[in-house]
Amino acid sequence: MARQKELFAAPETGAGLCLAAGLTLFRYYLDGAAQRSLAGGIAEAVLKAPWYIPTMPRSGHPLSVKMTNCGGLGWVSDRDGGYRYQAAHPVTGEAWPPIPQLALSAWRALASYPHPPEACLVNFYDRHARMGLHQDRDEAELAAPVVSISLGDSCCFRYSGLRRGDAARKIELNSGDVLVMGGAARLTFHGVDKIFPGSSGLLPDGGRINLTLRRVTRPRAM
Ligand SMILES: O=C(O)CCC(=O)C(=O)O
Repeated sequence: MARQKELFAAPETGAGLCLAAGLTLFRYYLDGAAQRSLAGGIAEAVLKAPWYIPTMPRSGHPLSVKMTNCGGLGWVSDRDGGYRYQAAHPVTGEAWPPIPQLALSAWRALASYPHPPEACLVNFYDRHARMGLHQDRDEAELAAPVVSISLGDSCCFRYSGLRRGDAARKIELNSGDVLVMGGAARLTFHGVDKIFPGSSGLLPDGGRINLTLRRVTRPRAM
């Protein structure tokens, strides 16, 4: 398979693949049944909070992914308001649906963080969509990791370091994989270079769904 050649082979640690300090990949964390169940949960969520196309701050250029969210807060972006979290869908004005239980279970098992996530950004990639190199830094609480779940078609995921110009590596993310970006890797630059169409039969119309679970606010001291 030609597509494998460009991808970095990470060392196995027994508790996931350690891609870098704080950056851990759990291959096939969700088995086929769990993937189908979670994909069904997202399809239901989309009935309440439909996909929409966010736009870039200032330029107003549309992103190539469609997005929605689950949870008390959702990540949104548009020309005038920029990147932010808000409690309501930007098009319908309705509250976001709850985060699916399977995603919450993955957070509890893998995040090593005592408080629940507040946001679950859901990205949909068709065969042409991609996501440029960026950091997830719109959250006040950086002590919590980002937990990222892949469903559907595989993708080429690119990550570098804490500076945009750091050397990048590429790895393939497949349906059921979960990636945890925390600690020293919480602000790692990352993005999606390309989708491999037809690599999974999970989603009826193909494509890739990515869920990123995030803690947004700092928990109040007890
Ligand atoms: O789709 C992915 O695997 C990454 C998504 C991402 O980087 C983001 O939502 O910030």
